[in-house]
Amino acid sequence: PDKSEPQGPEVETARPELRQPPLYKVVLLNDDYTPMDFVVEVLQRFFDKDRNQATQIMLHVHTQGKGVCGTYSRDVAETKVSQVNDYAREHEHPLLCTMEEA
Ligand code: TYC
Repeated sequence: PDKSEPQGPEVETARPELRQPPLYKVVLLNDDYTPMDFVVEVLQRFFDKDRNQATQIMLHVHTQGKGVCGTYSRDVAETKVSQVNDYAREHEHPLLCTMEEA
């Protein structure tokens, strides 16, 4: 039996999709008023960091102005950004979280 596939420009051939969907960095921004302890708690609560990892990231943001909390699919990154910004507002802190294509 002839197992070869039909060939030629008149035949539409299925090709695998090689490109991966883009990833997004979730970024925390520094400000002058949010307590350091609150930022550490946010990093533990929403980004699965332990206390030491969270403290390192918080200090990086505090000294450098911004820092990456993690890299996620678009949907997950959007959810994390909303969760952090909502949580900060609930607690009346100006902390801001945003996302950038990785
Ligand atoms: N700069 C804040 C302070 O001195 C601490 C802080 C760190 C705020 C990280 C926001 O994303 C932030 N209390």
